[in-house]
Amino acid sequence: MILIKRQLEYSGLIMLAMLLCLIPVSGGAAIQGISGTSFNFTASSGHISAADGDDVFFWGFGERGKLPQYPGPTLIVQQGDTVTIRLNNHLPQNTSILIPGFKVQASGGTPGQITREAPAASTTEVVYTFIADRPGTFGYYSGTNPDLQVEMGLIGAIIVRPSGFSSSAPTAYGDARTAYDDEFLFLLSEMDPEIHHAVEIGTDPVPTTGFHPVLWFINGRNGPDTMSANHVTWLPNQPYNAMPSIEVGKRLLARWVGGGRDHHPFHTHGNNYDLIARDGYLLETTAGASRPASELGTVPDLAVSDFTQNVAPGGSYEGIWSWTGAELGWDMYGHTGSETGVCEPGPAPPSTIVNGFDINTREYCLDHGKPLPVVLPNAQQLTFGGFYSGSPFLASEGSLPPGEGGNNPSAGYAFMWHSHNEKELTNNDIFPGGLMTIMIVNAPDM
Ligand SMILES: [Cu+2]
Repeated sequence: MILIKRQLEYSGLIMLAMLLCLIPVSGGAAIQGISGTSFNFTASSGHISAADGDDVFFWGFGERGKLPQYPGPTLIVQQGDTVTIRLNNHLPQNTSILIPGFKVQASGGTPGQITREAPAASTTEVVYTFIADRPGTFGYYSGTNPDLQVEMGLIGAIIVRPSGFSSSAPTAYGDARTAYDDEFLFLLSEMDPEIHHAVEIGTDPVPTTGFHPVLWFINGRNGPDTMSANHVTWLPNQPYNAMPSIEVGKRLLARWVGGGRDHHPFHTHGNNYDLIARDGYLLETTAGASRPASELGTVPDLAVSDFTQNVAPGGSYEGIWSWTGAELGWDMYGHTGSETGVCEPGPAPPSTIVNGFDINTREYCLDHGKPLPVVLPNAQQLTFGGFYSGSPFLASEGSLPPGEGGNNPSAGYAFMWHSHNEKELTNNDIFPGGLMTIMIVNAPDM
């Protein structure tokens, strides 16, 4: 009953979060970004909306001619591509881009301490070129006054697809053990608004050693804004949401990137994940070193099962997560066992039951027909969350009082995914919020 126990552990937190998160769920785990090999960026300033109501001045990368973003555009490229980023800069300081993990050639612009820079308030370009010679998840960051400029928002992510990538049968590393059904990016960061306000009023130099973040972000948004749709009009500089969903039993590839100055422990409720890679390197023994490939199973042989991923500044991590309902001890579809065609192997092969699951419903057949082990209180004794469908059963909706529910129209199971550092579940001391979102597990074919 580990799953149940974990769900109960934060039930109060989840209930509060659900009460406050009255935002329709827009489904689908997909990574927003721009694909190609040649990108034109401008660094400029704007304001982001924090979920405590603050309006925070920031510096961001954006596609030229468009608004600066927090985080900058996610670049999606193919292994082997020669990638070019041309950067100019409307900010009052020089700026630049570092892409840890690749050999980057810089030309144009002006020399800087770490790399060549785009001069302040100028149309002069600096050009960064690299060969995306290995697949994985990577960050990019300002390489100029990074204590200030990373804090101000000059960060982003790069995803490199493996050679031979097929969107119909995707893998993270071109290796069957890294196959996935859906993927999602979690770029984690934090801000100290005092620094941003100092920059906005022209303080020079801006002190950064007193760094005291009070805002925490996934993909540039605080909870509960993490759950609003991509590209909502009221968050024009924060286009990416963080609202993952997946069908029961399918494999979600989580891509985590440390985008700020602090570590963030990211906790997946519902199930452990298998950490399969760090910093673009699979967690595997050298080919042939210890085991034949046939023994390596569904994840690389050094993969680690865990429930909280420490995401370090500048680091990246990939994990495979899924949720099946196996061994709950009750039938998650509320079946009584008398249904025809469910968890029945049929008269002739091929069986529709594989590894204990009905392949059509993903129902765990050893629990088929088992009742929910508790008696639900009646509606007058319940407090409802925005994600409750009115029923404890997957893909089943029950009646709710007027105005309740509505954020989970497919009646999936909702799991809070969040920082395990509790202060990071606030927006400037207001709970709940911060580094927090909800993962929805849906029945098949939703
Ligand atoms: Cu929790």
